[in-house]
Amino acid sequence: HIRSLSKFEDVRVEISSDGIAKITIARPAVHNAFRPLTLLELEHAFRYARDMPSIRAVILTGEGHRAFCSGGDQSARGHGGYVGDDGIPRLAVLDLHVMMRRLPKVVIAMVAGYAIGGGHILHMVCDLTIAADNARFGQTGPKVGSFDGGYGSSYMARIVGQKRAREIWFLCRQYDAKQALQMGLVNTVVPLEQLEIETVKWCREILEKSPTAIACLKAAMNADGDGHSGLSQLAGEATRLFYQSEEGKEGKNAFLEKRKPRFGSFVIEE
Ligand code: 1HA
Repeated sequence: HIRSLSKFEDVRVEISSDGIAKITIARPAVHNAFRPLTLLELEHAFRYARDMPSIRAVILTGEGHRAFCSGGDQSARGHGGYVGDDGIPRLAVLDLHVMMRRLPKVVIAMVAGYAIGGGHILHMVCDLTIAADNARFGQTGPKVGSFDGGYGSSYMARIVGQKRAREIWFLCRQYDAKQALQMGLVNTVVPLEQLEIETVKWCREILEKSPTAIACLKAAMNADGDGHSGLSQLAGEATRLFYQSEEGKEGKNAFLEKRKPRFGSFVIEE
């Protein structure tokens, strides 16, 4: 796993000793636009962050101070999707959104410069966003012949409200960090030179909190908008806790020992 992370071309993964994973999109020449390989590597990086118990918080960012991410690399856009080495057109970023929402750990977007198009949606699907004072936000879809009617639209409307979400998509304007803060699109704005310090400070405050409480809260807030998939995530947290209980273990043990389970002593306390 670790070796494959170090072989990445478009994404850098750094892990602090106290359990923060920093995932950086490293294509500064194109304002950190993502191509299919970038998305594949991001997917690996987020899976790694999910599976490593020592990782408790994730920072997603872009290399340099000019951009967080400018969305899909328009030069990789083919007929029906973005085309990588295998020649198959895909909209793989939609899978990445689901993965980031499902990650039972806090994901923080650390945004300097442009968070535009699909890059804007990436910061929105993060749990929190810390913005530098030079950050600029916006959608470009209707300008460049694209749109994201998934989280990019419906979740955006939950964050900023219907009128604002329609404005953002229909006019394709750019908004500065202060405007984004007023709209509730970001959690705080700090001077560029303090961006990383502030983001790590937020992470460390989260690291002091109960990981199970946070995982359940994230799942509960997702469930509100994610339908069956959201309920499945929330219920999955309940199952995870149940498996750790004596009652859950009795069921498994009885099956393996080929005997009837003895559930009689377990009572549901109100
Ligand atoms: O909508 C979706 C999807 C929907 C459903 C399912 C999947 C989806 C997947 C993706 C997307 C999208 O992301 S669509 C939206 C794609 N992104 C954009 O339309 C943004 C394009 N970029 C810009 O508008 C501007 O670059 C900028 C406002 C962010 C910054 O402008 P600025 O400061 O004038 O810089 P600029 O000169 O334009 O960019 C620097 C370099 O980066 C340029 O290259 P160069 O001329 O130096 O060779 C520029 O071409 C390149 N670049 C920037 N963004 C992209 C890009 N190259 C490819 N793709 C980009 N997105």
